Amino acid sequence: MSELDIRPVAGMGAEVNGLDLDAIDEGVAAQLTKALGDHLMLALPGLDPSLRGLRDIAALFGTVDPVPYLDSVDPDVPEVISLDSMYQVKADLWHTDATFLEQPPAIALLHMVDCPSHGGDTMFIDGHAAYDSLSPAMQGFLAGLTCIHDDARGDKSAEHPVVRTHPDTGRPALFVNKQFSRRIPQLSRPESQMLLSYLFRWQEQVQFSARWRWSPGDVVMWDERVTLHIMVNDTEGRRELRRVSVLGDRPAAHAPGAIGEPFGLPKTASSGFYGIGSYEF
Ligand SMILES: O=C(O)CCC(=O)C(=O)O
Ligand SMILES: [Fe+2]
Repeated sequence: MSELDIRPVAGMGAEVNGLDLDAIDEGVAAQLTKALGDHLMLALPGLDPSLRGLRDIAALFGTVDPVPYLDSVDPDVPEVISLDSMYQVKADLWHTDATFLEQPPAIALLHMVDCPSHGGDTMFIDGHAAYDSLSPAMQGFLAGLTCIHDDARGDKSAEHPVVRTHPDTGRPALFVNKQFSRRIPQLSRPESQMLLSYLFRWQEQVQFSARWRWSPGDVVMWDERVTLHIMVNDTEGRRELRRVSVLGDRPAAHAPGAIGEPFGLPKTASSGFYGIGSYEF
């Protein structure tokens, strides 16, 4: 089995070349899983799988489980859904998918089938980087908090830790998003609103992001447990993707002190990531 050619696209995300669609087996899946752990988002340019091919790739990473409220492309392959700009609202708000579920997705894959000539990129945020760059005092404050997420229809809601750990790497990440996160029940309503809007603004900073400019046939997969994403809504042309996702676990809270040294002051005011002047905010 040949080694994949993996090149970072930004602080997060990597482009993976050298994949042979007919030779994606468990060995390749293990390499992709390792790369996904390292980069959180992987772009597989021009892979162009069939509907079944896309589903079968996803199935190498776990149980394929479509997120609610979207229609299948083909009843014979019900796991693959369509995201078509002709029929659906564009995903132009930073979000993590279906966090109103008790077990939100672990991994999602998108396949570009009808690509606009320009625009319509997808951007991603690294939730580990957003968390790691908070001060130890703020990290400590967030540690005991949960957030209630809902689907805005009154059908589904779930309570998750504000900081979750990645089940494989144990690394902490912020786990709130503008689309579905509503309230931090340990705080008063105004405190909850203030803190959530602060965390949304904090994590949406460009230095935590990567941007993928699509070409027809590209497949992009990302780790839903520790990232956010958005469609850049700057194109009028038709844009159609196929989508499949892999079921995740119940998010586990980060136990402070378990990873690195989240507590304690930096040696000097500017020595940490969170040093004064490091971030535009
Ligand atoms: O259309 C896009 O670029 C992103 C779509 C999206 O949010 C998703 O597939 O979960
Ligand atoms: Fe999404």
